[in-house]
Amino acid sequence: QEKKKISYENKLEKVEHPMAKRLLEIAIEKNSNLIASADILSTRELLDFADMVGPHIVALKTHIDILTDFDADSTILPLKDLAQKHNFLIMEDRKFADIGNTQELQFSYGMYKISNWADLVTAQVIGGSASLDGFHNVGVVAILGMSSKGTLTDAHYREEAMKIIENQSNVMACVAQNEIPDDLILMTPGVNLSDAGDSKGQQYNTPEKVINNYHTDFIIVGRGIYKAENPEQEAVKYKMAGWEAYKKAL
Ligand code: 5BU
Repeated sequence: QEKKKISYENKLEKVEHPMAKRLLEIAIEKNSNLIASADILSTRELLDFADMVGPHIVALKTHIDILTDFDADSTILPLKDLAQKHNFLIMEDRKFADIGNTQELQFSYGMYKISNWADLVTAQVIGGSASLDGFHNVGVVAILGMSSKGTLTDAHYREEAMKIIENQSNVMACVAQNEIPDDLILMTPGVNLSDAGDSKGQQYNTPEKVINNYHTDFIIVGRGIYKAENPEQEAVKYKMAGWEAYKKAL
C-alpha cells in the first residue's frame, strides 16, 4: 500500500517552530496550500497583486530586491497591512548563501531591513550549520534541492544538507523536489499547470504531481499566476488543484 500524506492537523502536532504552526493554521483555515511568488517589479503592481490573490494564499513570496521603486514606507507598510487583512505570511526569497556574519548584516541592514518585516526567509545551507544561527524571530526556510536543470543539489548534497536542517531549531521548512521526513514542512516551487519549463532552466511539475509524489505541503507558483490574464481566477484554480490533490493524497 502506498504511503499516505500526513494531514495539516497532524503535522501541526509535530512541528515546534511558531511560524510553522502559523502557516499550518492558515492552511487549515483557508483550505489552501498555495504560496504565490510575486516576482513583480513595481510596488503598485505588487500591492495590487497581493490584494487580489491574498484571500486564496497562505503566503506571499517576494524577491524584494527586484523592485525598481522599493521604499520601506510605501512598499512594506501597505504590504504588511494586506498580509493582516487577508491573513497570509510574507516570505522573502533572499536565498542567503554566505558566512553567518555577512548573512546577519544582509538580514537586518542595507535598504531592505528584511528582519523588520519578513515572517519567513529562504536560506541556502551551503555555508554550514553555524551560518544559520543568526536568523532570529523569523522562520528559516532551508533550500534542500532546487528545481532548475543541472542543479548541484544531488542526493549526496541533500543528505548532508538534511543533517544540518534537522539540527537547526530556527529552520521551519524546506524547499525541495523530493519527499522529506514528516516532522518538517515541505515547500515545492517549479509548479505550473501547463508550461513545460522556460528557456533558462526552470523545470515544472503540476500541483497534483508534487503533492502526490513528494507529499509536498505547499506549492509555490509564480508565473502561472502573476502572468495570467486574470491572476485572481488563476490563484483560485491553483488553490483548488492543490487542495484537491492534498485531500486525495491523505
Ligand atoms: P515560476 O515563475 O513559477 O517559475 O517562479 C518560481 C519562483 O520560485 C521564483 O521566484 C524562483 O526564484 C523560486 N524558486 C524556484 O523556482 N526554484 C527553486 O528551486 C527555488 C526557488 Br529554491
